[in-house]
Amino acid sequence: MLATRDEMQFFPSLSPLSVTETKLANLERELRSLEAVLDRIKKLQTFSLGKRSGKKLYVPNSEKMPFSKVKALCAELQATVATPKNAEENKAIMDLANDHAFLGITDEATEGQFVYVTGGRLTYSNWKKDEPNDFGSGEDCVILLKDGIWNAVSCSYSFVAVCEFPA
Ligand SMILES: [Ca+2]
Ligand SMILES: [Ca+2]
Repeated sequence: MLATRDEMQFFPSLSPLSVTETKLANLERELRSLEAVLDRIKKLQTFSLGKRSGKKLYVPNSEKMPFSKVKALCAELQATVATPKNAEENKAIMDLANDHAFLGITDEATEGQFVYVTGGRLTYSNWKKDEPNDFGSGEDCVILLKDGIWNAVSCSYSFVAVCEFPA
């Protein structure tokens, strides 16, 4: 960005280029200090709330809400609803949620075909016996029960939210 007219009047000896360089150096310094702050916040967040498993960070919210709200809440944080891709991640989410929690998995698009909210068929599952059964008026969402087993439930029921961040 070039110097504004005001800056040129105030520092007549400064060429637009050196003004630009000074601004750039200031921005770089600010960026570095912001990065340090962000790094501390991430560590603090993991320390106080989250649980890391492999390359993922899970953060819970103890408020119970329907699946559409869970999805919106996680999206707002630029995260997705937790999707365990192996037994270790499944356990990490279970330990963290400490309650029945929605997973980022549904068969809303095609009945009986469960997919990740981020796209793609399941590569890992831990269904309860006889689940998913699309019981009653239909069950298109998945919750992780307190013991780590999965149950298909109605998306309008309310359960705990766990968001997943790339970490
Ligand atoms: Ca279903
Ligand atoms: Ca069910």
